[in-house]
Order: sequence, then structure tokens, then C-alpha cells
Amino acid sequence: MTSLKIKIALITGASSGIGEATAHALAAEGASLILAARRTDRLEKLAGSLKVPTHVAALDVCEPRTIEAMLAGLPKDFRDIDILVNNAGLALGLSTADAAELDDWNVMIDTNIKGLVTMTRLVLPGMKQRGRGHIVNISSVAGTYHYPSANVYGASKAFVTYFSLALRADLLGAPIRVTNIEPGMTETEFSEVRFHGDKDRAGLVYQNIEPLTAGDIAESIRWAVTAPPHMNVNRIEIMPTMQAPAGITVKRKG
Ligand code: NDP
Ligand code: 8X3
Repeated sequence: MTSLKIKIALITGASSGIGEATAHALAAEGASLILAARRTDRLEKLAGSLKVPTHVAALDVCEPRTIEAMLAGLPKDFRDIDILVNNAGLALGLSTADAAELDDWNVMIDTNIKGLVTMTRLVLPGMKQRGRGHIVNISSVAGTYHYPSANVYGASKAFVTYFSLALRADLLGAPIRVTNIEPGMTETEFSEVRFHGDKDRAGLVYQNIEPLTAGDIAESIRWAVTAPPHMNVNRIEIMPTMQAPAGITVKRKG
């Protein structure tokens, strides 16, 4: 197994959901944590509940300069990042392509794609120099199985999945691991964000099914990063038992 006791993990989007649960899971393994997101009040609260060294970092992944400033401003003990969990991301809206808000599309592209590649590009050289590292990208089943009105969200996650596999190819020969996590329906603030704060509509998404929890996904991340060094978990696809890709559908006239 890989011990996390002297490892430093940077988790983006640690203020909620999967990122927050991942912070708890990696803290339980003894990792030191850099907790990054825009809502630093939540991060401070999370840091206060963890029994490992933590650094709270204000971060908007849509702003390349704040990413650079955040990394440049890391205290000495947190600079040598061993594990990068690229988790910050979101869906905005659920409308067909002719009706979707262009602003929503652009924010998803800026966050899920541009934010993730910028973080990766800035953290990777240090990992290469130190000869160790693990990048964990949070993609989605929506990147593999398209569904109506997921258009740009699904495409952004297809990008993440492809990028993860391409990173594996680029890093072959370097002792740096890459894992793509592909969750299905997971009950977090995800749907509330997708529906612009409409909690009632968000609640309906999980009505009468048993969705995954953020802890379920965090557990898969914990497993991948603690696997023995010779073992790279390329991708993990997880769905609730009550969700499945159900194949091609037909819309009939009338
Ligand atoms: P949450 O809404 O609960 O958490 C999203 C996190 O992303 C928050 O911590 C938020 O922090 C952060 N974030 C969003 N935008 C930015 C930004 N511009 N800069 C920095 N941080 C940002 O949702 P989840 O935990 O469910 O989502 C986490 C990841 O999991 C996402 O990438 C999502 O696409 C993916 N996913 C989720 C699934 C689900 O069903 N829930 C299924 C498949 C994948 P803050 O607002 O404080 O900045
Ligand atoms: C979100 C997963 O199944 O709700 O990334 O589209 S799903």
C-alpha cells in the first residue's frame, strides 16, 4: 500500500460534497491537506474538524492568475504536492442545446475544462521534478453516456476522461499516477447548483432512488491513492444501483 502519512494532497472544491468527503478520507490516512475553493469560511470550518496539518487556500479555478498566486503562496510545508484531486466542477442548467444559457455553458467550460487543465499544468512540473505524484480527476458517467440536455456538461466531462487517459500516455515512464473517477448520481449540492439554487427541483432529482453519497466517491479516491506504487487505477466508474445506462431510445410521432 502507499502510505499517505508524509504526503501532501491538494483538493479543489473542498468546500462541499465530494471534495469535502475526500478531505475527511485522506485525513484519515494521515495526509496533510491543502483545501481550496471560493468559500473559504467553509474550508476554515472543515480544517478545524481535521486532525492533520491543513492549509486553506482561496481559489477560483476560472481565474488562472488566482491559481498561480495560490500555488506561489503555499507555505513551505505544503509546497511539494504529492496528490492533486481536480474535483472543483459543476453543471449549470438542464436545457436542450437550442435553449441553454450560453453563460452557463461558458462557466462549465471555464471550470470543468480550463480550470482543471490549468491546475494540472501548473502542478505537474513539480511532481516530475520530485519523481512522485498522483493526479485524480473527477469526471462523470455523463462523460461516457450522453443523456438529453446534458450537452456541454457531459462534453466537459468527456474532455476530463480523455485528458486523464492522455496524461497516462504522456507520463508513461515517470512515477506519476493518474486516475479518472466517473461517478453517477451523487447527492451533494450538485443539483442545487445545476438548478441555480432551486432546492425543490434539486430534491426531485434524488426522490425515490438511493443515490451515491459523497463518502462513496471519496472511498474510491482513497483506494486509488493508497494502492501500491506499481498499480495505477486508470478509471473508476460508479453508479447507484438504481441508475444504469439504458441504451438507445426512440421518440415516436404523435
Ligand atoms: P458540490 O456542488 O457539492 O461541490 C462542488 C465543489 O466545487 C464546491 O466545493 C465548489 O466550491 C467547487 N467549485 C465550483 N466552482 C469552482 C470554482 N470556480 N473554483 C473553485 N472551486 C469551485 O458538487 P459535487 O461534490 O457533487 O461535485 C464535485 C465534482 O464531482 C464536480 O466536478 C462534479 O461535476 C463531479 N460529479 C458530481 C456528481 C454528482 O452527481 N454530484 C456526479 C459526477 C461527477 P466553491 O463554490 O466554494 O468554490
Ligand atoms: C453528474 C452525474 O448521472 O447526474 O455528473 O449526470 S449524473
